[in-house]
Amino acid sequence: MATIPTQPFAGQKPGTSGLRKKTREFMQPGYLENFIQSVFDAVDLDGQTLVVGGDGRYFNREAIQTILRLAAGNRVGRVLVAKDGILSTPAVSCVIREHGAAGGLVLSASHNPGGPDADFGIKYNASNGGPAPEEITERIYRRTLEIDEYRMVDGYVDLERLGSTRMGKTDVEVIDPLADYVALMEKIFDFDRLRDFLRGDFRMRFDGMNGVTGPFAREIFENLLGAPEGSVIRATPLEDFGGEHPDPNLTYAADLVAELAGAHGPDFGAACDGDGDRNLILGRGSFVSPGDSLAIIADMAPKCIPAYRNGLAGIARSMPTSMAADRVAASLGIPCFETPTGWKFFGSLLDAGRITICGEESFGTGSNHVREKDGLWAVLAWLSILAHTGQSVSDVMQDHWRRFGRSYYQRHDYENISSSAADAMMSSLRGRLGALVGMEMAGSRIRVADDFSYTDPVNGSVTKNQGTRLLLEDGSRAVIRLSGTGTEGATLRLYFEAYSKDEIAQNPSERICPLADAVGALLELNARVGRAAPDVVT
Ligand code: G16
Repeated sequence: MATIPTQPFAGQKPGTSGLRKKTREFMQPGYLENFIQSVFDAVDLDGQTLVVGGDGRYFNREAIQTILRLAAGNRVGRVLVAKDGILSTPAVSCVIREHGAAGGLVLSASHNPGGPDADFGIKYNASNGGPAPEEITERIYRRTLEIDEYRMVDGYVDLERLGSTRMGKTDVEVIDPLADYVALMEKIFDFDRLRDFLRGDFRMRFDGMNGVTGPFAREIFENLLGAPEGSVIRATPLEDFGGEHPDPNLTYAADLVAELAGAHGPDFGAACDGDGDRNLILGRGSFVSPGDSLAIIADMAPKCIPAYRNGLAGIARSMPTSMAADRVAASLGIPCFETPTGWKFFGSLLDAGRITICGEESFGTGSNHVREKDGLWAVLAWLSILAHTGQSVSDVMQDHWRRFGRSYYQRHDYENISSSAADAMMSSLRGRLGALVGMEMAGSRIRVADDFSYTDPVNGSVTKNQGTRLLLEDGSRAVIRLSGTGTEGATLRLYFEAYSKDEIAQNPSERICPLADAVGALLELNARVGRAAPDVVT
């Protein structure tokens, strides 16, 4: 074993979902080693089991070899590492839970592009299978500021061959990435029912976006459920995601959206992001916004998915996510929790059995089966709904809106803007919050203007400054916050929601436009960040 002296790198502070940086920053000598050693210093994994897997992006394999050497140097008892180093984020969560591991390392920058000039990321997940809570990420960060050495054992593991080898005193097991996850899906959903459905006239297209879900989707949809070959496209994980942005939304999954727009397209379209935790759901000519998807799945799951037949304990959504799920929770007589952005905040509610299903506007939906959002789970949930109702995606949405009313929703992203301009804009807004109450906005008045703060109902931890909320008297909302996952400059996210009980057929853009314009003017957006229009609208 070698002990290697090192010096701290600045800025190794985990954000919304782990440490995300430019790949070249991660590739600097000692950078990855420092961060991983800090994890081992902050969390005692001596003699314990650790799961390691990534989304297959550029630098994934080298990083895993370094992590294995560090794990051996820190006397981790056993490492379960996926074959080829490729494991989706929800599958990492599943493997941690199935094997009683103490934790896991997820190598991914999620939906961000991959390659030497693109993005890389690492996240530590705890023994519940979920992203480490802030108390742990803070401890890791503090350690990165004072680290002066890391410990390694020399060695190399062939990731292409299943089986066990030893590195120092550590057992390294290369595992089949699909087995545990696919078995879990078979337990949750009625595969016989889905097989009948997919072998009929119904046509689906799943876009793996050259990310990690391709092999999982081929196995589940084509091999096990009998969807025709070719139903799954872009199914081979590529180091640079084919030079594309593996983010399943209307902008970056434009080809799939176009295919579904045609009168002769498939009945159903879906896509997942690079690491398989996000999902996009499309019908022929229709798009299911993530807030509606959460609400519809929560409403329908007890009726058509075996694992939820006994009902739901509760629902949770992140604060900027539309309030459609709140209305479903009210109708079911169960609680609905509003958390800060970040899947990690659902963990304690799931562990305590307070919620069964949760979701976010950022195309994340999931349940208590793992502690990550789960793209393929969401696709299987929608297929179960369609098989049960016999309706089209569009009809399912119309029925839902007729019963509950409709939350018109849009998110506008301004990417890679100047950090100092973004910070100045946010602090100017914060300074004016008190004066905004009562102000006229988009035909209504501001009722509440505040900064969202959250007290975890299970463990009492308090998280402040999680986004500025403008709540209007007519039930509309605008939320303004800076992203915690970007790697270049700042990304400003503006979230807009307007509710209608009876008018369910308006154009979302037209409905949202007055509110978006008013917020843009309030923020002095154009003058401060020099952008007339958002880069991405979802
Ligand atoms: C991550 C988190 C999500 C969060 C999203 C956006 O998703 O896991 O909980 O909603 O980032 O965060 P932000 O608005 O701060 O950029 P992923 O899929 O990138 O891991």
